Amino acid sequence: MKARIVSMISVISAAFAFAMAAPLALAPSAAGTWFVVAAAENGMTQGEVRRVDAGQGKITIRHGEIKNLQMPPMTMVFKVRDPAMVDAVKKGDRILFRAVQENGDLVITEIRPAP
Ligand SMILES: [Cu+2]
Repeated sequence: MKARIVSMISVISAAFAFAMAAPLALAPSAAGTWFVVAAAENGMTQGEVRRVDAGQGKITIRHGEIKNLQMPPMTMVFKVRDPAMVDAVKKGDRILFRAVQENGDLVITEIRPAP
């Protein structure tokens, strides 16, 4: 039952993320540029999934600059806030994510596929 609720929440989140991204996907020839600008404004960081550890609720990401954490590009491990997030991505996926510092850990609060 709990798993069903979590998975419904993740479907709703994905639908919401898609709805948010949709107007940008409609942008004409410079769609890529538009998207990068919008991602930076939203505090989203680009990355590539290198490893998913579902048991530990951790994802290893090769990430670009994380502006809100003043962090340069690197490969590192993040915790996820919602356990359903580890099921939404797999190794090799290009993603956009948002991370915050929480009690000494870096925690992903939002993650979705890069277009
Ligand atoms: Cu890092």
